[in-house]
This record gives sequence, C-alpha cells and structure tokens, in this order.
Amino acid sequence: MPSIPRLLVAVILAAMFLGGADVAWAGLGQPSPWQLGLQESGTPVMTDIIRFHNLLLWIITGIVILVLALLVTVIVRFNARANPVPSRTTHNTLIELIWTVAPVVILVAIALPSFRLMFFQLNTPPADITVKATGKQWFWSYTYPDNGNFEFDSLMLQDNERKPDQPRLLAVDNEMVVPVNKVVRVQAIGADVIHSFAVPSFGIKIDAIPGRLNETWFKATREGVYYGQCSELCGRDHAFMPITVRVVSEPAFADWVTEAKKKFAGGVGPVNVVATASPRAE
Ligand SMILES: [Cu+2]
Repeated sequence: MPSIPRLLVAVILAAMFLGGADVAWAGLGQPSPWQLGLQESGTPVMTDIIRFHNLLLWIITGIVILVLALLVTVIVRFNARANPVPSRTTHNTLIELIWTVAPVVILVAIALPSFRLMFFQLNTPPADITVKATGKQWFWSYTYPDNGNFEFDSLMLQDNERKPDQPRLLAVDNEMVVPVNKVVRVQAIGADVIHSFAVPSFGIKIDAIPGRLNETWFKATREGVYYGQCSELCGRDHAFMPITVRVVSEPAFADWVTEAKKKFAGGVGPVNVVATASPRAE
C-alpha cells in the first residue's frame, strides 16, 4: 500500500502549509494574490484570532488523520476478502469510554481559549478616541465626536481616480484616520438597512443596524493602511462600499484632525438616502 503513507504525508504537509500561511502569504491590511489563511494581524485581538485559528487547524487535522486512518484500516483489513469470518464483538467498555471522553476533552480544550478570546473582543477597554461609522447605501460616513464632532463621507475610488498603490474596490476618497497604539472605539450604525463594519486585519466585524448603536474596538499596533468591506448584503452596491483605515502617529493624527475640522466643517449634510435606496434590501 504505497499510496496511503504518501497520502498521509500530503495531508501533513498541507496542514503545515496552512498553519504557517498567515505569515507566508497574507498581506497586512489587505488581501494578497493567492492568499491562504487570514490577513496579517494589526491588533492584539487579531493576533489572538490567528493563534486560535491555527490551534483549531491542528486539532481538526489530527482528527481528520485519525478518522482517515481508521477508515483505511477498516477498508483494508476487514473487507470480506481479507477477513471472511467477521468478529461478533459488540461491546468494549474501554473503547466506548475513550470515544466518549476524548471528544469532551477536545471540546473543552477548544472552548477555553474560545471564551477567553470572545471576552477580549467584546469588552471594550477605556477608549482613547471614538469614531462613529454610519453605513449608508452605499458608502460609509465617519463622525469624530471626541475631536470636534466633524463628519465626512467615504466613497470608493473609481478606477480612473486610483493611484497605482491603491487597491481596486478597497481604496476610498476620505479615509478614516486613527492614531497608532490607541484604543479606538467604533460605534456602528445603519442609516437605512443593515450594513456591517469589518476590517480583517483588526479582527473586527460588527453589524451596523438602523436604530441601534453597536460597539466594537481595536488598537492598531502598527502604522499603515488597513482595508475592509461592508460585510452584510445591503443592496445593489454592497460590494462597492469599502472601508479604509489609515493608522498614523499621534502628531500626524493631530494634524489630520486640524485639517479635517476645516475641510469637513459643514458636515456632510442630509444624505439623500431615500432617493438612492433600492426598493428592497437584498
Ligand atoms: Cu453595506
């Protein structure tokens, strides 16, 4: 049976590749061509998500290999030709104990880090700055209540507006700017239908629901540009309302706030939501 060991080696190699994939093939802040695994982490929460993802990958790989080995053993050793007189055994206390207790142990081993991660994600630490993200059909508006309460719209750049280093379908005209190493509280709300504010490298995804203020947080530990997308099917142009977050140093953020206060002094004004809304949210 030369093919079975080879198959096992292939499975193990695939698992090793997948386990290391987030380091090898994923970019920071945006997807990469032929990416396997998650985007590189830009926040402590995302680092934990990747760690948890890799833990699960090893566990499921182990389970798959075990089940595969059992199946192959049964097929090879206990088929009618190889084993013409079948055993009449019906019970084996030890094996039954193992196949009951082992899954319980595995589930507990998964549940503990899972709960820890969930509390880490859901408990917003004391925030240094708050940004309100309002999902609209089909763009985002950002409000900075702690920095003068200015507000602006953030629309996707068309192909003829993009600079060469700006990714297609992800870059926007007015980026959301935040300081590095500060806890940013994101308040998400929908102006018309349900949207979802998601930035993969930050490990955040929160529904933006009309009439309900949802909250999440992130602390970006590296400067850079991080892209995300609306992650709730919200209508015709759902695919064209990306999120761009630029993480800058604290002085650069202060400069940006000064500029933004002037630039967006008038606010965005009433957005003509009714006229542009699709008749039915998809
Ligand atoms: Cu949306």
